[in-house]
Parts: sequence; structure tokens; C-alpha cells
Amino acid sequence: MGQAFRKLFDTFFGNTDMRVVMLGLDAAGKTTILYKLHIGEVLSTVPTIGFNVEKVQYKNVIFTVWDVGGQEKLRPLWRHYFNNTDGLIYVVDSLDRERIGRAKQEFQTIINDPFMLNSVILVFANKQDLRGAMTPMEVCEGLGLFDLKNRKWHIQGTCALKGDGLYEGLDWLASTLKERKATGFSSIGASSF
Ligand code: G3D
Ligand code: MG
Repeated sequence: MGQAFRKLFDTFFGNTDMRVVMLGLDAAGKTTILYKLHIGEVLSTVPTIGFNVEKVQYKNVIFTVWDVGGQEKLRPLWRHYFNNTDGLIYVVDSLDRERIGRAKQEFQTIINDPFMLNSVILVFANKQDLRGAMTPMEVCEGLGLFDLKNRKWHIQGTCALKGDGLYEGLDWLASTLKERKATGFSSIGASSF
């Protein structure tokens, strides 16, 4: 699978700088996804404040990953990472019906952050392999995706353990970002022609 991703990135991104952040509540499956992609070494940093950030760089594409939720005082730090974000991947544990409201609340706060207004949104409705999981459509409703105005978004059902759906989702993200760059619609400072 790693090779397929590398090919995808080479095709779409070439040497263009891209910043992608992957967020979601704890246990949604973010770390699993990052490792499943096999696009580079996962660097994990735990600064003193306990803000755990994982990072992978494949050529000029940087993926930054962390857990959201329950860390109000860390919010100001987001800005550092959101700045110049081209793509947001929001991961949801589709079996966790109890916390879909919480997932929505965090999601809405993130996408309405001024630094995030230009980023395209890919949602992974993860853990589709589990019985009783919400369908991608239910996750869509749960997050309030249908109410978004003027945002480019896409939802993809995934099983991170097996890798199902990851390629399809990133394929959408890569082609959408390339299209944006080509038409000059990019977040400030992120282009590198
Ligand atoms: P996080 O990084 O978002 O916090 P993790 O989440 O990647 O650590 O995943 C949390 C748990 O969910 C892990 O289980 C992981 O194996 C599991 N998981 C991730 N994706 C899937 C999936 O698609 N299907 C299923 N069934 N499980 C998944 P453990 O037991 O290691 O805590
Ligand atoms: Mg993790």
C-alpha cells in the first residue's frame, strides 16, 4: 500500500509544498492510519505541556496528526499548526455513537477557525468493519457536513486496520488540492512555485 500512496503523491503533488493535518477525538484511528500509509517515518513529539504531535513528511507533503477534545487550554497552539493548512482530514470512530456530538463540536470549531477557512475537508468514517458502526451517511449527519456552505468536503468510509478506503480518500484530497493550486486558490503562503 505504501508504494501506491507514494505514486499518488508523486503524481499529484510533485514538489509542491502541502500541509495536511489529521485530527479527531482520541481512539478514532489517526495513528493507525498514519502508520498504514507507510509514507515515511512517523515522528512523535511530546512537548512538556503534554500535547502529543505526530508528524510524517513525504517529500514536500507534511502530515501532522493530533488528538482533539478536552484540551481547551491547548487551543491557542492549534494556530501554529493550522496556519497554511491545505487539507484537513477529520477521523471519526463510527462505532462511537455516544461521542458523535463531541466529535461534531470539535469539528465545527476547527473548520471555522480563520486559519482553516481555505482548507478542503476529508472525513474518514473509520471502523466500518465493526458491527453497529454508523454509516458514512450517519457520520455526515452527525458532524453537520450537509450544512456547510462554500466548503469543499468529502466523506469516505474506512477501515484503517485493513487500509480500506484510505487510498480512495487521499486520492480525492490530492486531486482536489492539485486543482486548487492550479487555479491559484491556495492558502496564503503555502504555494511554492
Ligand atoms: P488515535 O490515534 O486516533 O487515538 P488509534 O487512534 O490509531 O490509536 O486507534 C485506536 C484503537 O482503534 C486501536 O485499538 C486501533 O487498533 C483501533 N482501530 C483503528 N482503526 C480501526 C478500524 O478501522 N477498525 C477497527 N476495528 N479498529 C480500529 P487498540 O486496541 O490498539 O487501542
Ligand atoms: Mg494516536
